[in-house]
Amino acid sequence: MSRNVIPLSSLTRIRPPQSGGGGCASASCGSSEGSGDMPAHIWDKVKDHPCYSEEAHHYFARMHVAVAPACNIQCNYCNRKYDCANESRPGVTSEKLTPEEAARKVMAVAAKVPQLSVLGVAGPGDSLFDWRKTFETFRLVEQLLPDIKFCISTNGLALPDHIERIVDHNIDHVTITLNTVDPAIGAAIYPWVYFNGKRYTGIDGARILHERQMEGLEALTAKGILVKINSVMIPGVNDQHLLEVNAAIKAKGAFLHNVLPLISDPAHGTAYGLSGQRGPKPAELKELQDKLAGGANLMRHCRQCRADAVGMLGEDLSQDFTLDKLPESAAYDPEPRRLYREVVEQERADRAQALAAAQVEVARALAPAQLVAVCTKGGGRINQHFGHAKEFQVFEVDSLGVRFVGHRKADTYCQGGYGDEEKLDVVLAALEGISTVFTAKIGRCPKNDLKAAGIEAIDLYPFEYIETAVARWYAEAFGIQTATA
Ligand code: CLF
Ligand code: SF4
Repeated sequence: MSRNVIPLSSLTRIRPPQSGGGGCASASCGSSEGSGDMPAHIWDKVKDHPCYSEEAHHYFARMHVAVAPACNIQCNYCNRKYDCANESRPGVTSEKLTPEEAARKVMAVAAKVPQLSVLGVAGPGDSLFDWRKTFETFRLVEQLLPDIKFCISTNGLALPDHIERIVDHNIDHVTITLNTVDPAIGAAIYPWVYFNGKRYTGIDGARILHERQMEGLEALTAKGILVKINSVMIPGVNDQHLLEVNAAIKAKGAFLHNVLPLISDPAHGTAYGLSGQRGPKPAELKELQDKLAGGANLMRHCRQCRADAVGMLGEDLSQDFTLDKLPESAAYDPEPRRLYREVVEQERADRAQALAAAQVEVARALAPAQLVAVCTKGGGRINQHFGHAKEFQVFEVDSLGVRFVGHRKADTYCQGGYGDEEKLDVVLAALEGISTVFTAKIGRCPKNDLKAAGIEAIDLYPFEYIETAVARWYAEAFGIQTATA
């Protein structure tokens, strides 16, 4: 088994807080999306979906099967011919699968990854243009693994034609990529749209797409299906317009709004990459997300997955499950997945108490908000060495609480026992605007390098819950007397 595959024994890393890490548990915490933040029937649908619940993404994994290669529109940010096994971005896949191969892959992953809870079809084309392969995949898998949730991602053009099929397959989660509600803006994003056997360009194509997206959104919410809207933030094209998009989708009942930064690189061969259209900086994305607060609920933990992504968000195991590595038939034992869910329920209760304590800690502070970065492998804990972090989770802390605000991709500083100075530059760029890094452990050299860049590294809270540790640090750093100090 590859070192990346998560064995059940890794659950021992999900440990209760160390002594002194908790504190008062008397206050309720509304900062995390937990069972107390939504109606029970909705919580039941999202509690093990890593994309629909920020809380669930600490515990559960998704996998995509790339069964839908064709697409009925062209987006200026897409080129599905480009593939790089190391790259994570929508539309990228190492291989395309038949529904039968996809079902075999799902069982192989379920046998090795107890965190697996969701099967998604997210391309590499459009899941509902290639709808026969998408629904045949779900038909095969629902017979083999009845407890897995199904999810699809679509551009929405074909969506109104498939509402009944979506209902029939118990697909409770649908994502529509919707970048604009104004066809004039749409004309700058979509060069063409193929609808009812005809290719439409410019504003005509964009208008058809927009009308079909809104029709599909309305039809799904009427059926009680949770709809997430993905919007690609394209500076100078639709960035400020996304406020209007957020209001429009909220009015139509969307469950979540996920604003993704445009990924644009000439090497990808996309129209935007070749024309020099830039993506937003992390600070610009955060500024927009802050402006959107109070509208449709925001997703901030998206990792812009590949079409064949496997594993926890942010830890992609897709290369461990390519077709040549799959057994003809995987020996699947449901017990590890059942046991894992039991552990997660205990962990959730424990973490809810810890978050309540964190809220009490920070309420005593009167200092300015701080942006901090955390090295974590999941479980909501500080449990990764600085040198091993490929990304950082970013939190904002002030007297109102500790809030997850997103993640920053970096690169592993530690290269087999020594630190790589070139990688350090990448890491420092990823940490722009961050005051403090929390890690399970950090060496003296990188600690000093960070200090020279004005960033404090703290390894005093290994394996503690992120919010608890950040709250204690914040309260103590700003001279506040705390209950647990
Ligand atoms: Fe996949 Fe998308 Fe379903 Fe999640 S991903 S189809 S909703 S199971 Fe998730 Fe990946 Fe972001 Fe998508 S992190 S790109 S939002
Ligand atoms: Fe690419 Fe998806 Fe756009 Fe189709 S809808 S062109 S697959 S990004």
